[in-house]
Amino acid sequence: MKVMEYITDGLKKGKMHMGLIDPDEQDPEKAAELAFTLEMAGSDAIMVGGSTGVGHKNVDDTVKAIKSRVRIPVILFPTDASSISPAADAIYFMSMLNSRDINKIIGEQMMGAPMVKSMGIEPLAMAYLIVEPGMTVGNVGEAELIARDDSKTAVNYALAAKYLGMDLVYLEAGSGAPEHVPIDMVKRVKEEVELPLIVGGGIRTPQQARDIARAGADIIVTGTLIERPEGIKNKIEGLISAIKN
Ligand code: 1GP
Repeated sequence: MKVMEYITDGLKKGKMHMGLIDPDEQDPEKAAELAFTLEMAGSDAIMVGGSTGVGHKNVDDTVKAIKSRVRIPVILFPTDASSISPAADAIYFMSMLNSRDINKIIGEQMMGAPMVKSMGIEPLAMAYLIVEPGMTVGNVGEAELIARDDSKTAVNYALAAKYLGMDLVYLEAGSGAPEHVPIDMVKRVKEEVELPLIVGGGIRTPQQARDIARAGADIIVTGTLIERPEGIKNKIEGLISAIKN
């Protein structure tokens, strides 16, 4: 089954969770262990990527190790055209629509497209929208951050993404953000644009995850939460069950 079909089918049954693993944070074996824990806790897919310094070998070794441990799809969440691995099931073929850097909007995509084609990885067309505070990805991506009280701009970008034919919209507050994307923004974007909505950045507690899911997010992404190994299984289980029940 194609990954987009898996997502569409999954969303008919309820909300989904994806765990983000940064290949730079641990060795491939440890990454595979984390992915396995996520799968056991009820996560629906593993995303592999980070904002800085993720080289091809690191990504490839990590994806291969994860693939050998889990059955849920492994989706690349690339920094740039160098972080592509043929071992992944799909790639978020994403454009940071609110970047000032043309490379983040279409340049890296132009360079990566032939690799995606020759490797036969499924591309998932996604609008990547960075909301304040934006954190590292906002800086590295030279994002013109969407202000926290400016839901209208988020809606307009999401609508533009739909008219451009994209399949997914991702509202990103930035990994490790002290505050997640505002609830009102999630609500407004979902009300106005019917594309599957992914929300990530700064989501730590079951209550936060539940509020964001109830506001309209279809897929909740957590990364930082799993970087601290203590009690991770319980934490993730609690968060996932808050999203899904
Ligand atoms: C980052 O949205 C993701 O791209 C996850 O953010 O690390 O804060 O969970 P956290």
